[in-house]
Amino acid sequence: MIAKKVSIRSIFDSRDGETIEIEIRDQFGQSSIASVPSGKSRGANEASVISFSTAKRILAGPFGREISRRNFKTITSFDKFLLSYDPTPRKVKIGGNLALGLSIAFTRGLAEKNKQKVWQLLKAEFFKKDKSSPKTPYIFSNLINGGEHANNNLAFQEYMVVLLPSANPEKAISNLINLYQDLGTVLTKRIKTKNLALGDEGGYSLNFKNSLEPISVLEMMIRKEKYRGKFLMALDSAATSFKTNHGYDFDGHELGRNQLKEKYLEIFKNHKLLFSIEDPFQEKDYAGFKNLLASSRNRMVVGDDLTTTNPRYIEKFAKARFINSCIIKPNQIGTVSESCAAIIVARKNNVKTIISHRSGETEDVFIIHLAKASNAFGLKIGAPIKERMIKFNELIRLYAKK
Ligand code: 2PG
Ligand code: MG
Repeated sequence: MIAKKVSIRSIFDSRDGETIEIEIRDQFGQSSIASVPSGKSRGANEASVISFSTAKRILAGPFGREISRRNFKTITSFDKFLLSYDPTPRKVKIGGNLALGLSIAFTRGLAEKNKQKVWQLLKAEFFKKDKSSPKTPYIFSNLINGGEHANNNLAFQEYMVVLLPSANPEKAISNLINLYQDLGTVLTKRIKTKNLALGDEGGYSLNFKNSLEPISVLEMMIRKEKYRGKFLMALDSAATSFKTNHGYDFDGHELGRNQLKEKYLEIFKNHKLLFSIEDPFQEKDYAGFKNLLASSRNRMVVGDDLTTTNPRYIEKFAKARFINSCIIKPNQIGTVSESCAAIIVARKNNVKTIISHRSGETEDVFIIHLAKASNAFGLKIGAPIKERMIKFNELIRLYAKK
């Protein structure tokens, strides 16, 4: 396929225009579009993000002209060209957002040309060897927002419920929507005004007694008769955001690494339904990860800022026994083929993968296809509301039993 004409648009211009949409027209005039989200709590090793105006300038120059001259037969060969143009580890020349927009738009165009769904093309090119039987993922949905994603007093960034894999995803998601609305009613009673604020991912944002209370509130909800047995819980601490020079600022107390670890073990002990914690320590606090994983049996210690969807880091930190699961966010690494390589490396090292959205999301549904193609353990989407609903609906379409 030849990416004959490439155009770029700026969408949801809230974060300095870095949320972009790319359109590729191939040699026959067929159009394919991709948009790239942006994250607020970023790992230091993530692919760099460039502004809309810089991306536009790059596409108008030699790089853009060269792309439109070449015929690429696979996603890998297209991505290799991008990487040859920008071999820097963080894609500082062309930006992870521009690279990923091109890579996904190319993938869509090629799938269209082959008369395949995107997930079928991904499966054929990257996951052919995976013979495990297809399963629906655990769905991580962030119902109470804190940390950098909300204007409240919560240290942890995400308080999630986790929908158990279901043969009927439509029914499961409608349960989730009911739970989200019921929770809204419960929380509205706690505040003086009628309008409950929402955080960046559509979860509720309000002050609580402390950063542990939302866990008890979610637990109380999912133990109700109508929800019982359908949900678990998960946390994303995003601990970089409350790291201080000497420890962690947790609800006004400075906690050392071991004290924070003890806090997590206490949470695990008190909440049997909470089965995973993402980024429990700052991304350079290696001892924190290692100690927590060593003492958390049957729970998931998930890397995100730590691993940044980079095959090299996933392998290194899996072998060092820092994590037993990791987040996969394509825009952390910047191309489709590298995202798939990260998943393959994770699997080789017995690390479960959770394919994830970003806080600044668009309406693009690529991650749902990536989850399906790679038979992912989990899929992390925000609350079932607004632009995120498009992903839930695609999930229903892709996973419903025919
Ligand atoms: C995270 C993500 C998504 P952000 O930390 O896992 O929930 O947030 O996109 O802001 O990095
Ligand atoms: Mg995270």
